Amino acid sequence: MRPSFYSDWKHVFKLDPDREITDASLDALCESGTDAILVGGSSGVTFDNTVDLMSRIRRYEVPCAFELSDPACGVPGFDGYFIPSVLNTNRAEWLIGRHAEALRDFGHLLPWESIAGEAYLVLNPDSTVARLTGANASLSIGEAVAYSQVADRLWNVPVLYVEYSGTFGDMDLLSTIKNSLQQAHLFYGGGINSPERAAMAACFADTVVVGNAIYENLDAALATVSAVNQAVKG
Ligand code: 1GP
Repeated sequence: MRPSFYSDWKHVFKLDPDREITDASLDALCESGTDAILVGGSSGVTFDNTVDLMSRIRRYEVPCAFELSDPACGVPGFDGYFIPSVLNTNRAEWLIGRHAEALRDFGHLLPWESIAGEAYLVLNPDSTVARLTGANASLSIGEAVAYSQVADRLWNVPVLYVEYSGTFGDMDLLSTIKNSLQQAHLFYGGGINSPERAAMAACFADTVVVGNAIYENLDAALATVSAVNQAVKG
């Protein structure tokens, strides 16, 4: 695994520029002890709402990164940028097409030292990201591992993101995927809304991502920080 801006992240909160968050909630999240704030969303992300959210997070010392999937939202000033691809889609635009177009037009402007490719394995068929990208999210264990290994071993992607957005995933599958990886850093996101779930995911993922719970139950979301840290120490 190559060291990078995200290498030490065990826990991150993922904030959606298209969703409202109060100053008090943002303060609690940024001062929670989380390792980073990740900014990203599947729909409604614009340059303006990304700048607005970034400038609010920037009042704090916590590192802040952006999942950049549309060049029109290429806001400078983040500590790092992830460029997502969807492994299990049949629509090539989400795997490589949009990326090639973006690099053709903007590659010369990119701060490459702060950029990491992020290969998504989308496993909740009912999620917005699955519908948007036409992901075939109903995979067998063997298929899921195979996609992961294509990313990890054939393509050497720096980050594999097991994405169950909106639902808590199969921890046995996450464990199997983790054990099959050679070098990729493993993100897990989906349905982490309690310390117990956070601790389970932290047993296998290098980085646990907490999203929806921020907006649905802030106290429970905040409790996942120490749960992940305890699990990692254990
Ligand atoms: C979404 O993986 C993140 O991209 C987090 O998922 O919103 O279900 O926590 P949740």
